[in-house]
Amino acid sequence: MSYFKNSAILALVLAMPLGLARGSEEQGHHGQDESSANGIPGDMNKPSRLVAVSMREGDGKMLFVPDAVTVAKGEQIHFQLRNDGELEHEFVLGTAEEFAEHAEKMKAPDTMHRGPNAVLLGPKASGDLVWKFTTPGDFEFACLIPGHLEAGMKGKVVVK
Ligand SMILES: [Cu+2]
Repeated sequence: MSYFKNSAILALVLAMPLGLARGSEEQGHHGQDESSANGIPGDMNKPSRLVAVSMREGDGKMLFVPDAVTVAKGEQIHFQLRNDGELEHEFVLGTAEEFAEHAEKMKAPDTMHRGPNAVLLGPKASGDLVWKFTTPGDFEFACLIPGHLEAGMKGKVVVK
């Protein structure tokens, strides 16, 4: 087989997955990879398990209720989030490492990136976050508004 024939076949093979990917409306609204160590953004149109999470503060603490969720590998979770507190809160999915790194950079709050792994809610507001957990391990969710994580506003997701 000639070099050119090989190149043509290679080009075809490379082009095919791109063509398929273009069929998904979820593709390409950001220029970057939105997957995380714990999984990928979910699809509202696919089956998922509902998990209600309340955000609130009290007794000098800030918290999520529940603060632990166990998930099967490959399971898609639809987090139904509600801010039952008096302050603005957010729900961000990530890893302990990501949150530690974020804390280091937290000098300028506006540089915080909010992607499909995060929802920011005002008092009494509710929102949804759908995430597919593709990797087994221990992950976290947290509120990254300055001072909130330190006040106890974090929880864990165990993917088995
Ligand atoms: Cu908060």
